[in-house]
Amino acid sequence: MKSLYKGIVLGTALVASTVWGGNAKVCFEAETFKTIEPPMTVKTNGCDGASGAFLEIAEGVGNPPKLNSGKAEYEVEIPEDGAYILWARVEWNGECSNSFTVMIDDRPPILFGEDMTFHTWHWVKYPVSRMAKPITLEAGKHKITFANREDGVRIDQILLTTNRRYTPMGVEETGGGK
Ligand SMILES: [Ca+2]
Ligand SMILES: [Ca+2]
Repeated sequence: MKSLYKGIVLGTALVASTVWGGNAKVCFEAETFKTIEPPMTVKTNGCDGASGAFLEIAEGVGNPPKLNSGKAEYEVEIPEDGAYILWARVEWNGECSNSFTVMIDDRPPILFGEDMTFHTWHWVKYPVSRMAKPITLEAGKHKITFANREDGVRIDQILLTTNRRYTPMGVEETGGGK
């Protein structure tokens, strides 16, 4: 009886990891937007440490509620149904320059960022906590928007993965799938 019980427990764990785990990953350059709205701009100069170009909302150009513009919109092909973590390779200029508002399809806006690593390229994720609900996406095309919340921000690459243990390092290879 004891071994049978163990078998059932193991079987349940495997099913659960198939549903919530997986290893789907898609990575793309921030400069491969579908549309862009100023004061979000493409920077092709001073790209030390960036993967090619990057996008910037320059410090001092303004942010909400004073200025409600500045965004980049992406059309992303999600490889398979799953619970995704959204990563972005960013550079923040300080405590009042360390976030974006992110919109996925027509869902409520996400506060992305607010970490305290400044003046260096680094990867930031949503959700931050492993206990928080990830972003559930079905396979196919999705609209993702990075919008102005604070000026003095830069974004280089964006990555979505169903692998909660995956942590991007440095410049990531673009493309991907299942
Ligand atoms: Ca700022
Ligand atoms: Ca880039």
